Parts: sequence; C-alpha cells; structure tokens
Amino acid sequence: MKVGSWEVVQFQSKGDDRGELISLENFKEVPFETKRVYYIIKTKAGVTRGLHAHRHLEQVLIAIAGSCKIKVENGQSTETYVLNDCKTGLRISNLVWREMSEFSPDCVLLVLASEVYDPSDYIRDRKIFLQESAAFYQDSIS
Ligand code: T46
Repeated sequence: MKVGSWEVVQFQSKGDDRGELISLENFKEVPFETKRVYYIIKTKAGVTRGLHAHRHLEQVLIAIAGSCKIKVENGQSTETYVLNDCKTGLRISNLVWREMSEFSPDCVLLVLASEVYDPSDYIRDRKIFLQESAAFYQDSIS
C-alpha cells in the first residue's frame, strides 16, 4: 500500500442456503503476508484506543461483530469510518494515525497485521508522528 494511505474493501461472501462464509487470503483481500492476527473485545464504554501510528506495520481491520468508529489521519487528511459489517475491511498502511472509539459492547475488532508485534514500531507521540510524516512527504517530492 502507498505510505500514509487507507482504503475500504468489500469482501465477497460465499453464501448458500446454509449461511455465509468469508475467506481472506494474503495478497488478495489482504494486501500483504499476514504475520499476526489479534482481536479487540470488551472495550469499555467511552474508551478511545489506538492513538498512535506505525512506522512500518500495515493492517486490515474488520468488525466481525458489533461496531466501532475509527478515525484515520496521515498528516494531510483525516477520515472517520464506522466499522459495523463483517464483510467490510479497512486497510491501513504505515504512517497513519488511528483512533478507535464508540465500541459497542459486543464489538469484536479483528486485525490482520503484516508484522509480528514490535513496540518500537509504534509512534505514540502525535507531534513526532506529524514530524515523521511531514519528513516522509518532503523526501518523496524532493
Ligand atoms: C493498532 C490498533 C488497531 C501485544 O502484546 N501484542 C499485540 O500483538 C498487540 C497488538 C498488543 N499487545 C499488548 C500491548 C498492550 O499491553 O496488548 C496491550 C494493548 O495494546 P495497545 O494498547 O497497543 O492496543 P490498542 O487497541 O490501542 O492498539 C491496537 C494495536 O496495538 C495497534 O497496532 O493499530 O489496535
């Protein structure tokens, strides 16, 4: 994915008279090789999660149950999405600040990640995020 980008992707459901099945494959629905899967559950009312960006990590987020809101920002533009459909994913590249909020009590937010867990990949200071993304865009036009 392009650095500092995100996109909504609709997954195809293989439905028949028994119900539905959604399948996600690396380099198809998921634009990278998945190295880690985690899910966020039981987020308490009023909590905002995220509040960071990643230097290298790319992810696909899917609310496989319930709903939550996610704000994404790349230092130049911001967008807010409601994730409430297990057939819809939000792909997020590196250098994107994210804030997740308004979790419904039954929300299960599934995340497919391109890298194993690495705390040093997190940018948790917003000022540093804005500096690093400004430097990236500056380098890419010079
Ligand atoms: C992201 C958003 C969408 C681990 O030990 N391994 C893991 O793979 C992850 C993701 C977290 N942790 C530990 C680190 C913390 O002690 O789990 C705890 C909660 O993690 P964090 O505060 O980073 O959770 P969120 O919801 O703020 O952010 C998470 C991801 O960390 C992040 O990469 O993009 O979900």
